[in-house]
Amino acid sequence: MKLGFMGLPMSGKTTIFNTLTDQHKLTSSAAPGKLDVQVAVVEVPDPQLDSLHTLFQRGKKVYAKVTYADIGGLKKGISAGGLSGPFRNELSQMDAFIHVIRAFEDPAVPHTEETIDPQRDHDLLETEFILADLITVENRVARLTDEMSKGKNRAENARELALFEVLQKTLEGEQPLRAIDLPDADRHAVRGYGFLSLKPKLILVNYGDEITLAPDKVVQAHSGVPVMAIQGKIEAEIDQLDPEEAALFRKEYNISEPVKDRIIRESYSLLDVRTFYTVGDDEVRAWTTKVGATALEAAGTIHTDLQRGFIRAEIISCKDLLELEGWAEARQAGKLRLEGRNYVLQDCDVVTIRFNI
Ligand SMILES: Nc1nc2c(ncn2[C@@H]2O[C@H](COP(=O)(O)OP(=O)(O)OP(=O)(O)O)[C@@H](O)[C@H]2O)c(=O)[nH]1
Ligand SMILES: [Mg+2]
Repeated sequence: MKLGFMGLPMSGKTTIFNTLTDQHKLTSSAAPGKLDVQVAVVEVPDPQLDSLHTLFQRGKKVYAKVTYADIGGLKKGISAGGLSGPFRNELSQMDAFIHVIRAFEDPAVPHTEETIDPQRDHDLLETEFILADLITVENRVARLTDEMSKGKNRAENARELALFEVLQKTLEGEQPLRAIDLPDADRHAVRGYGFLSLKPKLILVNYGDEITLAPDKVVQAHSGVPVMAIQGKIEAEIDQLDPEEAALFRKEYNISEPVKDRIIRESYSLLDVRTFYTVGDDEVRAWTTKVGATALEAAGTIHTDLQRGFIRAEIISCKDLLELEGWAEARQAGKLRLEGRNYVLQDCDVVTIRFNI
């Protein structure tokens, strides 16, 4: 799971990235137009995993992980003629984007577009991504049309052309590809293109001292794109304090929880994933899987052998397991269930795979 922070220069990307990843990268180091990427792997804070580990006292505690990239260098006009190779490569590798949009006023921090206008800044990069995708789509349409005129792979090309024409029409109407309700098969068919405007996106509106207007009033995004308020600099400063002091300041600024927890939770919902747990002899571990994943798929996440030799999954909700304080107690209370390969995992399931190879 890899999410990319992007946004115009001086919007606060690195400030927020540092807070999230406990890093100390230099802020405002990127030159507009020049790709500058920092990557960090973040352990997902997980009180349930902590409690399971405390209960079983077994070996290592392994948190789920999410990778974040701070992608600097995007600016107006960057995708004219197609995004340059390095930018496109980097951006297309992301599973989702976190678009940081500046709403804070600060004469000491210059803005490439001179004025503070979050909606304009949103539209500006959204348009760049739409344009970059449009160029890719147009090239493919031209290629397919050409091949068809030569009579190559007619049926197959006609099917792909029909799909790409839908994409083209959407992009020409200045809509991102994520606005289309693409069937899974089509989604799969275009996966290799790494379309930027198809990737899920979270918008962070970066405020200064005060959240003057609700973030979804400041930036009107396309439907389905969550818009969240953040006070990048203040939250970064609060995160440097010791926990008690930090809690006090958060209260004062009406910040309900640490920025890290908030962004990671939103990342999970953006990517439509959830957590399950395993309790082994040498480790207690959190795993990430797609919402809707089956017991068989969960087995495959742990190890291909478990999937290959899958017999049954022993399942218990971590809440029940923690409340009953042990396997024997859980079994006695009838909370431990045997499920088959098609069982759909629920949030917080503790999973033991029975297998035979
Ligand atoms: N006043 C104010 N300044 C902020 C806020 N967030 C970030 N800054 C400042 O704005 C400047 C740019 O912040 P960065 O986090 O480096 O922004 P960036 O988007 O990474 O910028 P580039 O890497 O140049 O694209 C820094 O001096 C920050 O301290 C904020 O909420 N309020
Ligand atoms: Mg930066």
